[in-house]
Amino acid sequence: MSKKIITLTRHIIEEQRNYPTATGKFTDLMNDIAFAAKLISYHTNKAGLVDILGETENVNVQGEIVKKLDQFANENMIKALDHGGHLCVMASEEEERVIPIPEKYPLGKYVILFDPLDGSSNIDANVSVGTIFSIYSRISPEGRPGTLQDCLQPGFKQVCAGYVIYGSSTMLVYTTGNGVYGFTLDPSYGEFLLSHPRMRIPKKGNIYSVNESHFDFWEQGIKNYIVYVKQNDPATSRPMNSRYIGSMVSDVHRNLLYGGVYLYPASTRSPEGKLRLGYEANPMAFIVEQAGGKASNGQQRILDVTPHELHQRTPLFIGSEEDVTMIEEFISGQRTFSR
Ligand code: P6P
Repeated sequence: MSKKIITLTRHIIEEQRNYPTATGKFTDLMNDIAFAAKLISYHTNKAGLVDILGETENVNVQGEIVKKLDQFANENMIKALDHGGHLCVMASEEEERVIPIPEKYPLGKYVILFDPLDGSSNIDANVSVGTIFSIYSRISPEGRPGTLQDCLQPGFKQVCAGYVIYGSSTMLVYTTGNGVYGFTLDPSYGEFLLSHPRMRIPKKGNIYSVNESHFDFWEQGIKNYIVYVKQNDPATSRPMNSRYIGSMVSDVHRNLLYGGVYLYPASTRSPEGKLRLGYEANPMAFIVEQAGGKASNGQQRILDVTPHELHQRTPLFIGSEEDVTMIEEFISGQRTFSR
């Protein structure tokens, strides 16, 4: 009996049957995102062969040198999404302000924020990178262009979140609040096929992902946690394994599959942390929570934070529930390590 082939489109249509008010517009939007992902995947895999590696002469709103593939991914996402009639406004890590829908195109009821290519500093080294997206329903009046306020909603109001990881294979992972589903791109006929139904993250993992070069700049509770996880105590499965790719989508994706925790704390060098709330922390938090995990800024659930500006940064602790809870206990001083 051949295995049932479920494409992303078929899955979304079947999922939308759970939402009686679904109009099919969301299905179209997801298909537009999948199309952009296929284009970015094709060029990411070809990047070494065509003049799309390396840097442009541009510096983005983050103050970072824009990689050619960054720019390509950003332009592709905008072009794939701006004409479908599903969105009223967009926001991108690569654009300082919100991106209006061109007047010649119809407006829709959805809002999308995205990081077109997270981890792009790794591109030239052929390390996997990813696209992250976060979708809300508009809160501004219909019939007019969407607004900045539409893009500053708390994460718990997301209607969909997902990421695409361009690695040994290209995978699209998404949730609409009814579990997490992973699709692998079959390049032979350009379809995303369901490969990871109902993804669940282990309650406790054995991997911690952090850039320890920032150690001296962290608050004491984080330092204590890192000392703790490296201590030799087989009874509590320590030392934990250190795995850090430097591409958050890849680190979180691996931890989602195997269990573990990714940390990007605030520091004296990055007082608000580095990761962006709107298009990195919130979508990944929605996905990880839907898979049974947890995402915190150290004091508060990420999804409960109300953004006050578009490119707002946040400390991020995300992954297996027990690991994130333990980090919060070290930060509050409830826990410490014994020498
Ligand atoms: P650092 C990539 O720039 C990114 O936003 C995440 O994908 C990644 O985990 C982090 O920054 C890497 O930052 O300070 O470890 O180089």
